[in-house]
Amino acid sequence: MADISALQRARYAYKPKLPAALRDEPANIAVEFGGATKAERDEAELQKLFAKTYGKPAAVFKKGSNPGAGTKLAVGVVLSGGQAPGGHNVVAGLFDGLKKGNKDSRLFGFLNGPTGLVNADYAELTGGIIDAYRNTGGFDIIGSGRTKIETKEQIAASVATAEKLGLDAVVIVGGDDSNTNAALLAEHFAGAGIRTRVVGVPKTIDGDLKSEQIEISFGFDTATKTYAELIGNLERDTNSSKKYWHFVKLMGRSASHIALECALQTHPHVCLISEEVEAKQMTLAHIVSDIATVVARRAERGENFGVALIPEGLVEFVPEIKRLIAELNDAMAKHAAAFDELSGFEAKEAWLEKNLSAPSLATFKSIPGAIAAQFLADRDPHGNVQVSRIDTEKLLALAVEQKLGEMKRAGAYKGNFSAYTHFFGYEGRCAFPSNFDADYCYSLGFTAFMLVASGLTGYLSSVRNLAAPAEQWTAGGIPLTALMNMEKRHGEQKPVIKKALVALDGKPFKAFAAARGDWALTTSYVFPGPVQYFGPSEVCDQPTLTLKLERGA
Ligand code: FBP
Repeated sequence: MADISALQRARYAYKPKLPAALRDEPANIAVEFGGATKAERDEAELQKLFAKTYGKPAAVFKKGSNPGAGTKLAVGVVLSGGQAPGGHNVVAGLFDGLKKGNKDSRLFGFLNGPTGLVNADYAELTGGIIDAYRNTGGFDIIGSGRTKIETKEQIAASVATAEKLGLDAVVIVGGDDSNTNAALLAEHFAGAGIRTRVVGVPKTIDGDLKSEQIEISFGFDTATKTYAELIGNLERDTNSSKKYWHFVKLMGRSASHIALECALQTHPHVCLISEEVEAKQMTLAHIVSDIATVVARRAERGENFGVALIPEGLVEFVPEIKRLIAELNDAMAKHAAAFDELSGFEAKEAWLEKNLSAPSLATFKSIPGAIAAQFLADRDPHGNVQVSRIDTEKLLALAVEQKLGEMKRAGAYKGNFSAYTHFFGYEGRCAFPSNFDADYCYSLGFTAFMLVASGLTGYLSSVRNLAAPAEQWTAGGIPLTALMNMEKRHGEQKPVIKKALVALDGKPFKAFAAARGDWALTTSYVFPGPVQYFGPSEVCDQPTLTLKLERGA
């Protein structure tokens, strides 16, 4: 066996906890249904688009009889989108469920994301393979990818793969876009008259695949705890040396759930929440002035150090930058060939003079060159700017330094400002899953098996009551169409799962808003330390503060 760390060896032996309802033999776990569900909005359009799968009832597993659970099954699994800690345990939970139902059932892993399903690129996952990945981070058991299955050819190829392998089901582990894809695939499979069911599993460290029935997506717990450890370490360092401000950008494509959770865990002086910036229409100048004021007031107390947290997606929520990005996306898509021929930043800047409105051009020119160039970098497969590649933390640190210079000249600031910038993102996506994520993911995978074994399609695996100990969790499925609405994407109305942004009237934001005034000025850091896997439950098994505030008693 290849060299492995002592922790990895110890984690192999960890037995994830299942909800009490899933601990029996599958044949003794019955599925019970609630009433029919409906989409939050745009019911009529969605009903038409999902004629075969719309409006099914929510399902929950209880003690009882499930005669179909012993059927021999063939199931394929796809890991889709960005990595999130716990993905391997979803696969392990699904595998163990399948084998518990019938030892001859088989699990196929589609390689490198949805393209594996389209191209019939797969590997059979056996017990030996699964055992080498239990309770570990990463998606490397089969790889992941961001391909969308949307063209007629891709759908026909997916149907052909399902038929070739005689699949009873495909389980798609992904975020809002991937599960939108899962819903469409379920509908297409049903329309093609094949028996293959489709079940989704809610994944993303961003925490924005969430609803009344989906309390949190997996990976958010471990990723935020990993970042909070690093932020706490920076806080302790700066509280010791007392000479630096640290500007930390935190991953999260759009929503600020990660930044908010990390702030609740570590009490920084500043934490921007993109959703609030948008609601208050705060300009870049406004944001910079607010941060500089905190720096200056701390300097008056003799504290020339601190920590500021910045959500990755911020730039898309600042009104004038949002407008700039929209104009850039448009111009770069419309004149793609002409734009691609331009070489060098100056040529591109000159081109923008003709293709941007005057206010957007002024915004572009106000951004330091090296960072402005990042706004012109390649778009993602959906045509969006890749916010993880924009150094917003550097942009803000530079702008704050400039503002403090002005304030110094006006006699309004007498301190010293020296800033370091950081980006915490990839560091947290493949960490060893926390006990919470290890248990939650295993339960989600096992629940996906139970949904498949119960003959359901177009459902999202749902494990709830997560603020309580695992034994008290409940398991079931939510029809994917219940999470959908119609949204404009690239000029067309499309059915999509609604992204859950930070609710400004929600308990986590309110708790933060009530405390941030104190945290801004006083040094009131909290040091969470590294994720603990072995030890007392109050240290090792706690869910995030977001989950406790939203779902706790
Ligand atoms: P998912 O929504 O697919 O889970 O990915 C989220 C994310 O980790 C974001 O936080 C980040 O902006 C993005 O992926 C980075 O994408 P990539 O892995 O392609 O660099």
